[in-house]
Amino acid sequence: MDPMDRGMRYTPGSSDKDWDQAVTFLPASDNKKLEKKRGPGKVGIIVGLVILAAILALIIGLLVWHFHFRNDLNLKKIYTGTLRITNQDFVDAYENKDSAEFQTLAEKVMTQLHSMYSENPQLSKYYIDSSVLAFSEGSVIAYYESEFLVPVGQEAAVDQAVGILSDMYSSKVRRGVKKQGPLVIDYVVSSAMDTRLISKARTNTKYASHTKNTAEEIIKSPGFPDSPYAPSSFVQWELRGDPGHVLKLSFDTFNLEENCANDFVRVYNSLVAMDKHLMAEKCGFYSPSNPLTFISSRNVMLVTFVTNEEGNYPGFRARVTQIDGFSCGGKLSGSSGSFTSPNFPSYYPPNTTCHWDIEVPVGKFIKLKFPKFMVSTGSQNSCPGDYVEIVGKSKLCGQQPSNTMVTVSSNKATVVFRSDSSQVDRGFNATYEVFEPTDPCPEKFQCDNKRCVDPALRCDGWNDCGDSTDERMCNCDANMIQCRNGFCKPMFWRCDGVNDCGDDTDELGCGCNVGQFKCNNDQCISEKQKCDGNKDCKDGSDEEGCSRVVCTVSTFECNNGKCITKANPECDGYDDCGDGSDELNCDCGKKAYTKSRIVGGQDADVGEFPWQVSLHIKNSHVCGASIISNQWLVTAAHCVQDDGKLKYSQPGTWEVYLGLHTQKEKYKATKRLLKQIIPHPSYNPYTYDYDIALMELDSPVTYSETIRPICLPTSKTIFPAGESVSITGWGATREGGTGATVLQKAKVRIINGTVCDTLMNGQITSRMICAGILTGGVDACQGDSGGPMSFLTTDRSFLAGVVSWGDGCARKNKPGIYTNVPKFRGWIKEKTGV
Ligand code: 4AZ
Repeated sequence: MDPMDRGMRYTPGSSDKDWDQAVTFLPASDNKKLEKKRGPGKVGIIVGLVILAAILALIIGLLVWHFHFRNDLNLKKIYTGTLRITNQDFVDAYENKDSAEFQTLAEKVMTQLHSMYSENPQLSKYYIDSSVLAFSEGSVIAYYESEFLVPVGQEAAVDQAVGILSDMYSSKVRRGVKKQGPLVIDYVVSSAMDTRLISKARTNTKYASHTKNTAEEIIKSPGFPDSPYAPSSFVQWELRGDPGHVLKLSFDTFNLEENCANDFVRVYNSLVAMDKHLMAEKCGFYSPSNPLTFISSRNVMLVTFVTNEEGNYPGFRARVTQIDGFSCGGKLSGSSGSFTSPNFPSYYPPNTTCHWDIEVPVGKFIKLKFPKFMVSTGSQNSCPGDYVEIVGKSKLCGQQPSNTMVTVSSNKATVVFRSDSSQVDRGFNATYEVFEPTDPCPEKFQCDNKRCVDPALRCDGWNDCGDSTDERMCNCDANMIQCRNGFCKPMFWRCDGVNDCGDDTDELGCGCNVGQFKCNNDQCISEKQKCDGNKDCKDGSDEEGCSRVVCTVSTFECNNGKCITKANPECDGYDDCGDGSDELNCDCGKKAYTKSRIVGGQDADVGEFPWQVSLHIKNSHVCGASIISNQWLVTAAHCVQDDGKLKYSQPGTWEVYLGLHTQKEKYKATKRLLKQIIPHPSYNPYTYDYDIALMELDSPVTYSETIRPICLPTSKTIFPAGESVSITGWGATREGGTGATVLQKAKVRIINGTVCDTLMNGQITSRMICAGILTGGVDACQGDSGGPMSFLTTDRSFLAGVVSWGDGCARKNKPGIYTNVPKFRGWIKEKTGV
């Protein structure tokens, strides 16, 4: 703006005086004109003064508003912390916040915090207040919260100043710290509180308990088990044990929303919610067979439970006990042995160090194997937090592949496990064995990664080493594909649409399309022309093995008595029998949409598996099932076995969701209750043999685009090894992990029963069928049980199997085990009429 427009001419500033002088000496050609102009000058002075006064008032007003009322330019920051007072002894009254003893010591702590902050210019400027939340033993540990009002943009500087304050008290750099009051403090740790815990419009509840001796406390989300937890709530449990003990927190039920940004449980190794002592944040679903258990490193623990505005999940329940402690480390000798992280396979405690000294006979070397390894985060090159160190050899952290190996070229090895103050994980189990320095893999093939594998596994098409060295430089048998990259793959994988070689060799020159038959001379003819009595292939291979023979177990018997040797002729769209009987009852196995957790899977499309059912108990998914008619489902018998008070065998326990896609949108699905459950009478809960059950809906469903039955195979249907099948479910997306929200799908291959029986140590019966990806990574998992293994023919899907069991999930050489549905065709017919 031009200064003249603002009346600045009238401000008694030096520059204006100069200007006035210049006017005085201006030669006047017409005095009248000049006089006339002086009149408005006086008025102007008055107007200008008024405007000036108004501007000044405005500026003052703005300043007052800015510094007094505009708190949004300042940010409320809460720092939680813990400090140790060494010149005080703990008294029981410190557990009670209302006691005079608590109040007196809390006052002293607050005064001392105030003087600590006032020594730092960054902190003194913005400090508001502190409050002491709790004390615990050792000598006395105080847990506090300090509030600062920090100008926007200064947060990082304040975070840093708080960090420096903690460092000043850490034992390494403690010299130089002055005594600020009557309390001698040798340790301060403090950090900004997660903003998600600073409750806004939430209901706030706090519980405190002290577990004594062998007693056990129960903590549970509000409403559990009768109703889902409430939205917008913040609940805290301050848990204590007796001095000299540690606390064990075991969740027997854990079913929260999948997304931790919405609802979560946090477990702290402290009595105050500070990230530096956060053991774990959990959400989603954990199966009771894979329980969550945490151990603190001292006699305190804090559990916080936060929910957002939407909440419709059952919640959790946990037991709190105190234990004397945990042992770890020690001396190990002998030519083999094993050890684990404390509390394995559940979460190890924080602030823990364990040493194992292994000594084997002189002259031998040591081979260490880690079947399972989950040690917080980090990579092998940088293990800033928790780690396992094979001293002088390597440091491991993060998630390592199953059976990670480390060899030590000595008869002595020291293994150290260290966990820091935050973020715990499930830990590891380890075995060691000796080997001769001259022969690291006696009678075995040595992989480049030092693993030893059975020589029979060399060049078998599977990556048994983990680094593929067992599949390099192979001279393949005649029944194997010789890939250009040197790998051998089973011949039946040729032209199956999957790049098994990795360099596409197995998929080259595969001319025939879906619905075509490939003759032995590579000619492609229509599938319909196979076994039609005409030699359509020039080499006649389409009519080979088609003779009409006496019906056997491996042939299909038509209503007119004919025996069809073609594999799986039923419902394939061709009238193989001539009387249509192989194409009867085929209103099944078709998805409505032509367009098109499981471990290693991906989200299914809506309506892609319309026979998939989600079986719920108390609002949470427990098992899968398949629709076989408008009133009957097939599931696994192990899903409907009573477990103590849980009456899984009772129809009233279950809610059935048909046409469900995402667990978050149950309202879009069709819900039914059950009229009856028929588990197979021969089901064996120890071996999982005959793992099949039928469920009758309380009322029939109407088929729709998302609800349709899957076809049942005949008792003679064969699902050949090597064929690809789809597995689907809302189960865990990794072993020990949480269930999926959106229906997951994955492709696996049928595995030869004999091979599978060997891999599964003789546990496979004829009522089981195996499928998987033997290199690992793709499989059904907890929560997928009872769901379908769907075998897709040219145009429809058959229920080949029911998800039953496995050795973990997606492990190498451990296929998933499914109930072999053709074996139960007669029983299903007898019980359901379907
Ligand atoms: C289960 O517990 C389960 N990897 C289902 C399938 C498999 C493992 C476990 C197969 O429901």
